[in-house]
Amino acid sequence: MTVEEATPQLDRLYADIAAADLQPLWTITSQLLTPTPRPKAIPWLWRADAMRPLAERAIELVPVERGGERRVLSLANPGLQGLPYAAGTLWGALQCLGPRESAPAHRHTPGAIRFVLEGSGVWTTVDGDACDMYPGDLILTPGWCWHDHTSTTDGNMLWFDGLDLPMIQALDAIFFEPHPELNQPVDVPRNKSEIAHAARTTKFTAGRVDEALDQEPSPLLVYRWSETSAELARLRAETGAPMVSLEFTNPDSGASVLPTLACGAHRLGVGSTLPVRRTGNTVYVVFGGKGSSVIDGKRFDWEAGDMFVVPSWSAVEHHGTGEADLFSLSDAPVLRALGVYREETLTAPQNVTGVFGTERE
Ligand code: GTQ
Ligand code: FE2
Repeated sequence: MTVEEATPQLDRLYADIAAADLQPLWTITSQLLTPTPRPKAIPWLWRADAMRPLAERAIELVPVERGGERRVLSLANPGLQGLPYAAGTLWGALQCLGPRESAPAHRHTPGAIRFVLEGSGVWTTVDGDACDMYPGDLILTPGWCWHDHTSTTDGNMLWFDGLDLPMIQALDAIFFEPHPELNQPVDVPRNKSEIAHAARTTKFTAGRVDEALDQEPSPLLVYRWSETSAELARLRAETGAPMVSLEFTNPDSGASVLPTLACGAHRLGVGSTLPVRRTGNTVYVVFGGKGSSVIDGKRFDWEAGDMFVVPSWSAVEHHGTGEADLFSLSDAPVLRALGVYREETLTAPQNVTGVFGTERE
């Protein structure tokens, strides 16, 4: 449509359209129907060195109580104008529990995953199943399952929380309920889902799950680091690629672990991956080692405990100088279910035009 010449009649038309709570699409088309995704979230990194002391101070000063429910520092992407979200669709956070604390039992429609960074002697109870938590373990808390976290040790416990909260919020489908008791009863034996599925050989998919979809969450709630690490080592020996990846898999259906969330593990050696861009957002958590990732031309140097976000359709490539392990969380199952998943591998490394953290953003 051509731009009309401003006339008093046209001015009046636009004013009357606005007064009628209408908007003329022809003036906003290019903001709405962009050639490619324009996420508000920007590539960003949160350093363990910055987060850990704040978590320790919060453990000293802030009790975990009903109402507040959790001692959690949420990743707030600076592109999201104050929203407590890592990206438009993903909640990412550092949760901390002090010695012998417990975080009250509740349930909510958003689904959650935990990836353990530090500590031991803590478990998350999921609908009665006490799931012990050790570094590197992935623990699932599917939507609407009762869950509480309990520590029995003298040390602090730190883990990464990932939730689909922004998606469920966007769908106006948030429900929340506190459990009638502070902590829910724990079944015997503990780690029931882990025991029930101990012999399963379908806990991982090499690369990523790209076909199976499932409205049900995985019945297996715990993926132990020893098994994840062994599978990464096996893939590494098999392929010899600079980075090997697996996706944690619902052992019954072969789908992603939750209907809304996919979790992955990646082992980087010496070498580089080609840049890839995908629709959907991804949060990476560095479990061990050091390396760097170039996201839309900016280099992000990272080490253990750091967390970083790759927004939808941003190109990302990873560079390793030794062995490093990454955990990833993405909304890929939702994009696949809705038929809007796209992925593209670029043919050449990106030009690096800046280094994250060297200038004030
Ligand atoms: O541990 O139940 O990071 O309900 C955000 C909301 C953690 C939890 C979060 C939650 C939890
Ligand atoms: Fe929760």
